[in-house]
Formats: sequence, structure tokens, C-alpha cells
Amino acid sequence: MTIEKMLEGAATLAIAGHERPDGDCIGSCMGLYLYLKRNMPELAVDVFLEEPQEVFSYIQDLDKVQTVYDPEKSYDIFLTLDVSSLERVGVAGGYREKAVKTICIDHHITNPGIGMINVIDAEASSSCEVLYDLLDHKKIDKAIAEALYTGIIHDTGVFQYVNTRPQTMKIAAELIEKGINFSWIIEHSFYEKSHSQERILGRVLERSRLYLDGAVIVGVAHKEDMEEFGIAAKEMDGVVSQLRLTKGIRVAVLLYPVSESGYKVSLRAKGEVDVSEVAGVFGGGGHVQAAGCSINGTAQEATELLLDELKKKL
Ligand SMILES: [Mn+2]
Repeated sequence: MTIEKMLEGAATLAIAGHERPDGDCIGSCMGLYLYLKRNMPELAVDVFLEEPQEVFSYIQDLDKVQTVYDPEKSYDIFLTLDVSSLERVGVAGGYREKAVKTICIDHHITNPGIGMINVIDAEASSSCEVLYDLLDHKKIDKAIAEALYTGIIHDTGVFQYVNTRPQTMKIAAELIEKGINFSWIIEHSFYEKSHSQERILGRVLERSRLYLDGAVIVGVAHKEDMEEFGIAAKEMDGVVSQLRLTKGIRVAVLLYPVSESGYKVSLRAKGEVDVSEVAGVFGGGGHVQAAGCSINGTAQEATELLLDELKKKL
């Protein structure tokens, strides 16, 4: 299967990622967008993403991203990348209903197959890796390679997590051969944090608590903390990864407010606990070792609900 075949006959295409897009979501959406701009110029392509983080602005044409739904418009094909469920389709959801054909390209184990055509590989490290398989590698230029490489390093934690497979490294090698500054991309988009992000990380770590005989660490950022440091929800990347590094724990939990009524929950596992199942209990999803959901109520209530579920898994 090639992307050219999947899009054959269409005149217009909308590419859409998930709400609060991460590096893999942005990298795969932009990688495909750039690829089609170059290689299928007759196809009118728009890409829809919620306001991407500033840190990804090195990705070519990120300023072409559209962030609002226009009810007057429609597209022949609606293609989602890295979107695990219909509830997670962000701003562009309205186009999906009007599209003649829907395509889903993803790597989430919990994805039920939300497109008419589905290319879902739960063994792949990232949506960028799934997408790479559908592209003609000769037609990938440096800018496309930068977008795809970004997605791979973000979803593998720079080739650290167990979702990294030999194929992932082979693809990364081929992308490096396109002349990208991989070292800069890793430092700038993955490790580097603003001072405000470092300070909220410090506060969450200091306040974190261990539960279930030290098997679970829970960190909480409250609305007041977010305001004090001027931090947006999308800037909380990395906090849960730091919690996960705590010696002896099996699951790390981060709670941070995304609405007036509740908390976004990020779950990370070490070892064999399947946190996508725990997230699923609360209407979320994700991967075996990295998943998320939202829970209404106070942080205390959310923590208790999560611990009840985690207890069954540990
Ligand atoms: Mn992903």
C-alpha cells in the first residue's frame, strides 16, 4: 500500500491530528503534508492541528497549520494521523462527517479502526513510523525527514522505550541520511525546557507521593501552580517522564488541570503493567506503557479512583 494509491482520485484532503498534539502527531501530520505538497501537487491539502507548541516551529510550513473549523468547507478525504479514537479528533472533526472517504493511520493499540481505511500498526514506535512505510523513500527530502524524525524521537523517548524496534532504528538512519541536524532536533524539541517548565517540574516532584507500597508515584500540578508559572497544559510534557524515573515504582501518574471540572491524567508504566487498560476504564487510551485519560473531580478524588484501578493491576 502506498499513500498515493490511498489518495487516488481525490481532489481535496484534510489531514488532522489529535487534541493537544504531541511531537509524533505534529511530525506525522506535517511530514505527510510536506510530502503531498511536493509529490501530489494536484491535490489540495490542508492540515489541521490545535495550536502546536512553539518548540516545533523549525518544522517547515508549521505556520500553514489551520486551527479552526470552517462549516462552509468540505474535503473528499479526511485523514487522521496518531488519533486513537473519535473523541480525540481535534478541531477538524466536523470535516470527518462530510468526507467521502476517511483514512486512519495510527499505532495506538486501543484504536478500534476509526477510518473506512485503517493502517494501524501497534508494534510501530510511532505514527511517523507507520506513515514512513506508506511513502516512497526516494521522495523524502530533508524537511520531511525532520518532521518524521521528530515524531520518532518523541514517541520513543529518544529511542529508549520498548516500542523502539530494529525497524525504528533503520528508519531513523535513513532519515539521518537525508542530512537532518538530528542532534539539534533532539536537544531543542525533546530535552530543552523553559525555566517555567523546570520550576513546575520541581514543584510537582517535591509534592509527589508514593502509594501502594511504593509501586505508584503520583504527582499533581494544580491550577494555581499552572497560573503562577504561566504554564499551559501542552507544556507539561516531560514531567511524567521524570516521575517515571523514580526508583522502585512501577507506575507513574501525573495529574494536571485541563478544565474547571477536572484533571488530565498521564500514566507511564515500567515493566509489565498495561496502563492503557487503566486509562480505558476512564474513557481514555494509549499504549501499554504510556496512556492518558481525563477524570472529573478534585485531584484527591481522581487519585483515589486511579489507585483503586491500579491496585487490581499490581
Ligand atoms: Mn504517537
